Amino acid sequence: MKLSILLSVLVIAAASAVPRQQRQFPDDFIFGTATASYQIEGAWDEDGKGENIWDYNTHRDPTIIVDQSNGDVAADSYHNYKRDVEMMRELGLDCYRFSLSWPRILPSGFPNHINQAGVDFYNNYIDEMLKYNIQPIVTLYHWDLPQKLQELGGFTNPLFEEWFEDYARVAYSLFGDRVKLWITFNEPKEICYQGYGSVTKMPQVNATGIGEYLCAKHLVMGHGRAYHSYNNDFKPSQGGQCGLTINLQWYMPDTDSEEDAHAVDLMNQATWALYTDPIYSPEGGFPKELSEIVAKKSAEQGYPRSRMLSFTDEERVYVQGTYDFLGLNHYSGNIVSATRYKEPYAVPSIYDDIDVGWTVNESWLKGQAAWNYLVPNSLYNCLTLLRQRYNDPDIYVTESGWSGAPDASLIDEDRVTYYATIMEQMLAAIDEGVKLKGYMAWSLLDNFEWMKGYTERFGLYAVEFSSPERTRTPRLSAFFYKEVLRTRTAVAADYRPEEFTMKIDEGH
Ligand code: GBH
Repeated sequence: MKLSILLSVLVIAAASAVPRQQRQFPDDFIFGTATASYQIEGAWDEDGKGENIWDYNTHRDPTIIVDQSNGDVAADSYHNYKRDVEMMRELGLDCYRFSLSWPRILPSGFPNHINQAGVDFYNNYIDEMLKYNIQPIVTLYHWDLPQKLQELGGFTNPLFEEWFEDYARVAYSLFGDRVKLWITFNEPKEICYQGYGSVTKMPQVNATGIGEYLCAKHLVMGHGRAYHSYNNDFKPSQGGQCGLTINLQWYMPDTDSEEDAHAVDLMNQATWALYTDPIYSPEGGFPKELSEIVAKKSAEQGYPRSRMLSFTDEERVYVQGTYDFLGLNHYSGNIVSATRYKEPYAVPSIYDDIDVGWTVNESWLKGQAAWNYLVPNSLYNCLTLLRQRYNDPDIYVTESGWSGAPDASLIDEDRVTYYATIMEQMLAAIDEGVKLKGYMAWSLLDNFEWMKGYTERFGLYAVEFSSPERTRTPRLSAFFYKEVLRTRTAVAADYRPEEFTMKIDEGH
């Protein structure tokens, strides 16, 4: 009798386990979290740091940020970095992705003067991680350009590529003995389109249809130079790798018409391939169709030459293949149409150039941010698409996460649902043969969410922004992620810890 009960329990347990992915992530797969300097550090003018474009603009006109806040103090990680590393240990992270503040190291933007206090801060931060075997992954540029360089045109100045190379060399020589994964830029489209082709990010240049194309070329060239510098002068002794991080929304066609498939292709060209084709595609150069469209429209609009720059043959060859891996940020997706969901786009602008519309499906699970949805299979689809388009590169998911409200419960079930789904999709992509090497959750902790200030929260740890200590408290998602890392499997979304106390496990 007893035996048969036991057996039937075992049978039920086995049966209910079947639909779930029980496979483990590969041994060399690394799990981490990601942050960015301006979003967490604070200490905006401490110890000789120079002003960046966010300092400058949020102080000049606080109303540009929804809640009129800024990153002056943010999560105060400049002073709390030891607590941050303690949280990494609590989670059991293999790696931690963070960005360097260019003007904290080079206050004027140029290497004539290196700010030793800024260098000390990053040295301490990195050493603290390494003490506990947490691998530092560094983004050189996550949106906080030195204001002095913006006054010279920033990414629209053709000399930008040299400024960036000079800065990258300083970073490699200071930290490259310990940092083995380098990301040049975080999300080119968000830098170029949002910063220079619209008003949705600093420096809000709003040169629609022009700024984003100028920026695209100089960013790509800057990346190429930073890569070659590393490859020629640092990699031989330091032995690390260098790549670029892009953000992909998963774009799916509205209908199965050819026109809508084409609209999706144009969205992909305009929002990420513009920046990655020159580096990752075997032919190099900007996407051909987009270049032709912009050249044609520019002529019709009375411009003597295309608003989109091109590469000389020498430049094209120079930047092609300048990568060791591809960084992918992925959050959400859209439905794209050749005819519907269009808004009156500015003329000229990149969206007027491609002339497509997009929307969302309101049945998708929705986060706090207006753009943030859980779209079925979106990460899996992005990974397999990139694998195809770029000949199977090593890929790291360098960000992915879920937005919640500031007053939301610490039992953040939707965020856990999101992460649980993402884990399953990554295992499926690995099964499919994608060379996926790691995953970094955005974010370790709540931080300054750009134009949305502190009104949207992405942290595994909640931060109390009203407390002087910026107290950090783990959410359910932190316990969930810890369990993923402990078991190295796709843990089910209904996981609950035995008790909600965070401890550092042995060996971390
Ligand atoms: C990431 O970008 C950033 O790298 C990170 O710094 C940020 O904190 C995180 O997202 C969360 O937002 O409707 O015009 O406002 C993710 C890609 C692209 C998503 C721009 C939000 C906003 C478009 N982002 N998008 S808009």
